[in-house]
Amino acid sequence: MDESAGLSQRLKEHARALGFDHVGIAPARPGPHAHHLDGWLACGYAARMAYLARDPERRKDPRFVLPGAQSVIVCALAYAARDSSTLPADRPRIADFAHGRDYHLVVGEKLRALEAFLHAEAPEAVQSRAYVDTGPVLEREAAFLAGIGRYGKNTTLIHPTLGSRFFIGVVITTVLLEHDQALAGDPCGSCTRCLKACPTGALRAPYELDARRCLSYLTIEHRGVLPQEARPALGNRVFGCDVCQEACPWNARLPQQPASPPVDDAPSLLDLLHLPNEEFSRRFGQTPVKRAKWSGLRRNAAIALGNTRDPAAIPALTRALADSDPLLRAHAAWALGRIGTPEAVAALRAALATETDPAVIAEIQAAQRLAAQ
Ligand code: B12
Ligand code: SF4
Ligand code: SF4
Repeated sequence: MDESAGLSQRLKEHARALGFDHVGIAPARPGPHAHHLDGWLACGYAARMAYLARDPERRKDPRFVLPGAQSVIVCALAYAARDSSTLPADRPRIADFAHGRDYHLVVGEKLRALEAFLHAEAPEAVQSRAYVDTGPVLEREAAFLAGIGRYGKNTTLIHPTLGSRFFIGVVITTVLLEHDQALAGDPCGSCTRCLKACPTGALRAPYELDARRCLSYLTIEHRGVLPQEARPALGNRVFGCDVCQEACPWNARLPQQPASPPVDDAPSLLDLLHLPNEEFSRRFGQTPVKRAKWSGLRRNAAIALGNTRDPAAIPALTRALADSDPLLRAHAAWALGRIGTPEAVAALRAALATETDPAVIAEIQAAQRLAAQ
């Protein structure tokens, strides 16, 4: 066994000992699908994630991220699927990947340990950069090249046994390692279940995700008012969306954990609506949910309460109409319009008499029309 094969083997063993479920090594070059990034950006599918459009050539080719790079060590860490069918409608639904400690921390720590091992084992001085999610890297493409999985029509990377519920972390390095082969074949065939299941039509075509319509983007990344037409599709989802993965047969055979409690010691939708900021930090500060920010999570909870159409939520939503955050007031108004009972309509009328923010006034008026339908 030559030196690069031996080191590659030791790195893989070490990565598995660190807890990664699969490790592959890709050559540091653009993969065969990297050029799709250009068309995706040109269509506006990145929504307001402007960072994705910053220097796309760099994102496509790891050698721009680390000059002299020769290899990308790609690690996959599986996360548990949860059976959401038993989750009551008044409980918040949080996407499977966001339960427990933030994967940026969990995967990041393991990657740094792997990097330290690489530096100790490599025959010469080496350079490396480790990323999980936030770096200028097409991580799925690196994972594809490293033989970890193949793209599904829902754009996720599907591993032959892990399905698509796994995180990807990468270590780009100047060391020449033994590169793995990409997996051949198409995992989807004639299946189109994910495209049919997507509640908003965000999967416009196979392998084409329009983030402007995607509930994962809207609930996590989008700041400000959510488009009216997307709100009913949210259901009780307050953070992320798993629908196109739940629909996928590659995930169906995996064991599922019960959905309840959805997060440890989970609050109800009503609790979330009036969650104090300090409590938000305490509960969610170490989880991916913090990404939505306090204001975003309460906005999502207001919409979800509207979607329950349960009059029991009216007092809490009425209180939210007087909140200092206009974003919450606007979405609480929509939720009351969606519930639409005489009590909800009366709360809207009273709010209209005192509201001064033009955007919130417009939302209250729209909610009154919604209730009248
Ligand atoms: C921006 C982003 C999002 C956006 C946009 C998603 C998207 N599809 O682009 C939003 C917020 C919507 C999102 C949602 C989710 N995300 Co996200 N996201 C990212 C991020 C930061 C960048 C993705 C990106 O570059 N998109 C641009 C497009 C062009 O790239 P792409 O999606 O990889 O697309 C490739 C394929 O579509 C392929 N392709 C295009 N056309 C064709 C045609 C054919 C025939 C083939 C075979 C392939 C092909 O080529 C493209 C370029 O390589 C990555 C982390 C990273 N740095 O890579 C995580 C990442 C992709 N996300 C991840 C996760 C877990 C999720 C969610 C499951 C979270 C959730 N439950 O809510 C959902 C899944 C939604 C979905 N169906 O993709 C994981 C993916 C794990 C996996 N197994 O695939 C990543 C890698 C994060 C991580 N480090 O683990 N995400
Ligand atoms: S994450 Fe949800 S909204 Fe986004 S593409 Fe998948 S099913 Fe559609
Ligand atoms: S649901 Fe079907 S079409 Fe969609 S990714 Fe899975 S196998 Fe492919």
